[in-house]
Amino acid sequence: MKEYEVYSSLKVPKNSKIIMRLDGRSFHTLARDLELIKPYDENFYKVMSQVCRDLFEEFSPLFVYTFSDEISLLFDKVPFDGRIEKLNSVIASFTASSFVMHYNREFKKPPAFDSRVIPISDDDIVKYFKWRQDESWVNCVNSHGISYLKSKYPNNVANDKIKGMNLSDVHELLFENGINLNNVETYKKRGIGIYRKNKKVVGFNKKENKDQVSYRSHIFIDWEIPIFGDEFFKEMDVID
Ligand SMILES: Nc1nc2c(ncn2[C@@H]2O[C@H](COP(=O)(O)OP(=O)(O)O)[C@@H](O)[C@H]2O)c(=O)[nH]1
Ligand SMILES: [Mg+2]
Repeated sequence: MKEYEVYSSLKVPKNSKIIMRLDGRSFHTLARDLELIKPYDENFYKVMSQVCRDLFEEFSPLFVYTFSDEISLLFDKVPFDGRIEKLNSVIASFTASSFVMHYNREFKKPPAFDSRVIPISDDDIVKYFKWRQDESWVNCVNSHGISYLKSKYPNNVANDKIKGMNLSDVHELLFENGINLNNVETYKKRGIGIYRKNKKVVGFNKKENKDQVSYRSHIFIDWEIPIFGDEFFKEMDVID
């Protein structure tokens, strides 16, 4: 009967780095059910960052990036020998379980995440994360815009108004009404990064009778990430 399992041998290309992107399923409804704060619910973001830490500890990616209900993981050592079915099913279910464990709430429906595997060349890693971070900024402008409009107009009018506006129109409208997005927290504009960081540890070397400096890496949740560029990824040793 094993021969019926035709997809089980499907693997990512050998020696390729991969990105996996997970996205919350129908989180628009979940946000309504849980009465998440609009436009940004800090507790939701804290939970998502804890989920990213769990993923980091379990699967050892090089870098994890999250905003809204999505998570991107970059792998150089691909788990499960690169088997696509294993990657998508285990990592998506692990993510959903972690999300429920960290959310100390009753859900109306079991939360789920979809998942996709994206083989990526070294040259395109920074490009990929810039693309997602740009999306995070678009999300920031639009979600503040719709929240503002809904505070002034009925929902359907607000929805119609925002549809006819481009990003700079929304930015301008907010600015004119005293909402300066430059002043909102960094994570709302740029998302959150999770990666290993070296920590300086000073210990005492008894033999040589002097202090000794060593470095120990720990998982760091960065709520103040820069606008992505080559430098940030070089510093993390993701690219040369
Ligand atoms: N209120 C609130 N909702 C959020 C927040 N972050 C994400 N969401 C919701 O999650 C959705 C994510 O977008 P998308 O994946 O396209 O929608 P989905 O198909 O319903 O999961 C957004 O449309 C919001 O409704 C937040 O901080 N506050
Ligand atoms: Mg979603």
